[in-house]
Amino acid sequence: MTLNAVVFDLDGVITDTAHLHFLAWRSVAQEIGITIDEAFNEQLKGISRMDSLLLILQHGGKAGTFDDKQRLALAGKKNEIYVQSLASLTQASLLPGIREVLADIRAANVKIGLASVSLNAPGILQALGIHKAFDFCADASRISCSKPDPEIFLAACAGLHVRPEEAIGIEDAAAGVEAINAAGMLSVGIGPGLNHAGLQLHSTRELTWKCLTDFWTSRTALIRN
Ligand code: B16
Ligand code: MG
Repeated sequence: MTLNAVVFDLDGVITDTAHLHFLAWRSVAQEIGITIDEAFNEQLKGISRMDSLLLILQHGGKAGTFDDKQRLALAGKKNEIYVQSLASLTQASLLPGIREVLADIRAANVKIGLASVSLNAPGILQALGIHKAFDFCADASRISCSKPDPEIFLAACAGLHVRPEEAIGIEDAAAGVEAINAAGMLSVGIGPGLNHAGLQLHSTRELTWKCLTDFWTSRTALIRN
């Protein structure tokens, strides 16, 4: 089978906004007497804004303390802080190797998609100057289930007009790798602890077109044999 598309996660794969999400949540959580650390933040990667808030409230034993309106206000406050911090993003904020791999995938005539559950994704791609690199970006506002549900990856494949079996997905979060696998795509995990990924890489520096094609060839050969 031919590789027809590569679908990228955004936060933690294309740029390191995961830390900015953490700082914004930590500040909001502190205001309501909840302490979160970087280890807890791992659970929030790939999880939508409202689902992240629910996890934080549960973590602090305050799941039943706030009504819907108050929860929306807390999520809104987090987003304000986060969006302010995005002003620091420039074209230099792309993670190492990403610009090169996007160019090489394009040169090979393979489609490029984005599967981020962030409602801020379009603005982030603009700030990074790479919005034109994508053939299709799944619209997070139309997604009802965040990762590990495969919905966002399936939406990206549908928008690219490829079947999931013809595509590789790239993620830095355990929930994201589960989502790719559940979609029926081949998964590449960037970073530690992603044992369920078909291919595990230490960093985006290793994410080259050669590495993707070698992975594809080895996995599709296994399926044939
Ligand atoms: P927003 P991804 C996810 O992006 C982040 O990993 C997650 O931490 C965040 O809560 C979510 O986007 C929603 O982001 O509040 O900007 O809509 O990893 O799917 O690219
Ligand atoms: Mg991510």
